[in-house]
Amino acid sequence: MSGRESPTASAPDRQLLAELAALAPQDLAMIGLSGGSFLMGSEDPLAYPDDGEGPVRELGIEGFAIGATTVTVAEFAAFVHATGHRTDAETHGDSLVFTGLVAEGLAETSPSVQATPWWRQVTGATWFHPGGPGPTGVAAVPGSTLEGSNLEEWARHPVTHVSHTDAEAYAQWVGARLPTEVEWEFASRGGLEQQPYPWGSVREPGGVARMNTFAGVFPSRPTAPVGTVPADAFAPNGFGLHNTTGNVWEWTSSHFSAHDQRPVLRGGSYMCHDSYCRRYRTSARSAATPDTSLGHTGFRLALSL
Ligand SMILES: [Ca+2]
Repeated sequence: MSGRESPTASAPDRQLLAELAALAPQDLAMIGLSGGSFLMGSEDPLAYPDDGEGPVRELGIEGFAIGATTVTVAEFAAFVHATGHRTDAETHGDSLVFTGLVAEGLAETSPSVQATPWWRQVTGATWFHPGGPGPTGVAAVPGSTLEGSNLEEWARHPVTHVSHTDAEAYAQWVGARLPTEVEWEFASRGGLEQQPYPWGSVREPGGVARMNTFAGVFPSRPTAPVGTVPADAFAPNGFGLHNTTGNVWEWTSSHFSAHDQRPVLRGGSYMCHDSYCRRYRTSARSAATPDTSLGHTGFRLALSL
């Protein structure tokens, strides 16, 4: 992040913002869960022990409610439209975009990140301009040419390029909160015990994808479209949650470890691929600083009952 101010480059177009906000549903789709006890974490061969996925431990959990989907572009638009909230990406002036999703004409001026060269630092990339500002200024689904009349589809995608701070601001606005990591995993497991995926043990039953992850050779030779899909795409798990694994990483309210106070991210994203990052599993973990925004990270809400 450059930290430089960019007060006008990425401000949402007011008309489009109003149109997007109008597409937000009136009610939050929250699922009430009665809680109980469950086995958290994983020690199976797919797990990354260094991420703190284990040991497996039995935990008790109070009843709570959690979003059936991650917060969508339309829902976040309603928040920005009502409050004028300015995201960390807008304050920083840039955000990180997967190299294959950088808006046309911006690749040459968007430096790649040294250790992870598939990320590019794109000036003006925000939740409203996920690939960076396009030539028309119309927000588009990364990797596609959606604009104008396709606003309705984009509205249903997860909001991205939102920091933990932005996510908490949204949650406070609607009277909710972020889930704890324990709540997130309990909900993502959908009632199954110690399964790597929300639907069971096999990643692609019958060869059919059940979540949105990177297909092909990462990062440069995808065999399917790369980027977000609508938040309610794919069948829900046993509790009714969509896309806990894959699509976008999701912020939680928990800290990564006693020595690492960064907020935990869960679930993996459309960039996950078994060749380098099989974190598209119910127990997988990551973390980022609270002001970080990324093109593959969003959040879902929770409520205490
Ligand atoms: Ca997810």
